[in-house]
Amino acid sequence: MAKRVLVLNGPNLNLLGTREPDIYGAATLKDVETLCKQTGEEVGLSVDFRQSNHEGELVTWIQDARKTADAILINPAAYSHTSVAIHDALKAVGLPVAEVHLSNIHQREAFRHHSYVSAVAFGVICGFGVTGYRLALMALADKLK
Ligand code: CA2
Repeated sequence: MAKRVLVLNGPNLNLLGTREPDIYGAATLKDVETLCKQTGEEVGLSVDFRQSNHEGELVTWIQDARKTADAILINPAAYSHTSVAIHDALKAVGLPVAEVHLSNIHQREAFRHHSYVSAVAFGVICGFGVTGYRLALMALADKLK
């Protein structure tokens, strides 16, 4: 049976493709979902793709993943840099976590250089745009073998 990956997207990522294409690219979040589902099929993963603008909702989805997923891919967006709650939830659930950022957060403002999620992720990908999601799913498929 295919292993299950919960793909989570944080605040404002619903705006992808509508503004700031120089930073985040031209793809919409729907395009990213299609890419993730296609990649999942190629590497034998089933993908549950979600976005929320609410920290608590993301925390609840992470907690629920204990029963519904084998791994988590997360782009926590701005919560990367602020959320101890998301860090704690990811640590508590104990599943392999891959962290993805579209942009190279280390090339941007200093407040984006630290992520609370990175300490609980087995790998972090940033700066490769939407391809980062594909690379992270490939890495998770290997990890779950
Ligand atoms: O590079 C990334 O993927 C980020 O996680 C994106 C976050 C940002 O706060 C992180 O520092 C890095 C922002 C997501 C907002 O996305 C938008 C997309 C289009 C228009 C406006 C916002």
